[in-house]
Amino acid sequence: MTEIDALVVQPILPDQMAALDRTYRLHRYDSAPDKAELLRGVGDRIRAVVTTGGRGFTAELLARLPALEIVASSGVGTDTIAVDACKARGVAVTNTPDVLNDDVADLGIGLVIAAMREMPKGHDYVRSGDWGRQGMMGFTTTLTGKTLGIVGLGRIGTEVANRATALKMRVAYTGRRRQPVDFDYYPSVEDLARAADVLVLTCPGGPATRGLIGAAELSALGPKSWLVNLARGSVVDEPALIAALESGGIRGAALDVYASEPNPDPRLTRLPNVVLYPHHSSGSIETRTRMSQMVVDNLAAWFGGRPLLSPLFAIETPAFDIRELQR
Ligand code: 8YV
Repeated sequence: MTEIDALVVQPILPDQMAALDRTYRLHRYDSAPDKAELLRGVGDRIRAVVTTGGRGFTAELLARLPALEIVASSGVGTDTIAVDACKARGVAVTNTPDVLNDDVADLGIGLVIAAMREMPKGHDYVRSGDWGRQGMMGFTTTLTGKTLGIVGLGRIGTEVANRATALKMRVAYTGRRRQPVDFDYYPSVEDLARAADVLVLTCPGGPATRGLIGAAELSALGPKSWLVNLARGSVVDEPALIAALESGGIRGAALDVYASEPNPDPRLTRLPNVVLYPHHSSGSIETRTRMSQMVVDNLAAWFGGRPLLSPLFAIETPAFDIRELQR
């Protein structure tokens, strides 16, 4: 059988890499000392790309891979992947939706609790001995009865909403359209921000949402409320966020994502009213294993002539070519 050449732009987990290695001829672009030389050697034979949402896949690299059929990415976000260019060339793109919803939503609620109940401060208070020296820590803020506003009530936003409801919070949301749910809908982000005690971002990244949360939305959120970003750093105008946090324009923020990763703006990381997490909301071993397995399964479906599990756009899997077996 003709072996299928696959380019590893970013590896997935070791067990799933081993599974790929048994099936495909893997070429390690991620660790190649000379990437241009690797592409000169195998670029025109590459039929599959393995990557992650973190590393992505560029239109420049696509142009170097004339035989490419499919890009399989680990991660639900596709803002780092040249999806339109792939679509125009008829190259399939797959991501890993759904399997990470629970972990991302858990972490989101964790950040809400950490911010409103000041968990990092409490941790430091005990660890530093301040508790013994100064007595009871200052009061924090209850979640019960507060309004959690969700920007983007998709698969992850819905799981955040379910958890917030269990915590006896009131849930409101904004998005492109009203949905058949019991939560209050606000057509504008600014109006939702005004109503929210904590605004949680779960919308996709990319050009459509760039700078969606700017000075006006932060001012609507106001000095008593928090911002929690589970989406992408690009969704927030970060200088405006830093200004609002520094001036007390908003009460605080809890962030999993940043404009510049993995080295966020030091002004942001120094602020006492910010809870920080390293873009790791789907980062449990169980969920990352499921995400990696989806990459393996999507490639197996494509090269086995079966429908893809999670295509980003409609594309027909080529019929299995029996001649490949006879070569
Ligand atoms: C991952 C994510 O950290 O799925 C996403 O879109 O942001 C995260 O789950 C990332 O994709 C890993 O590369």
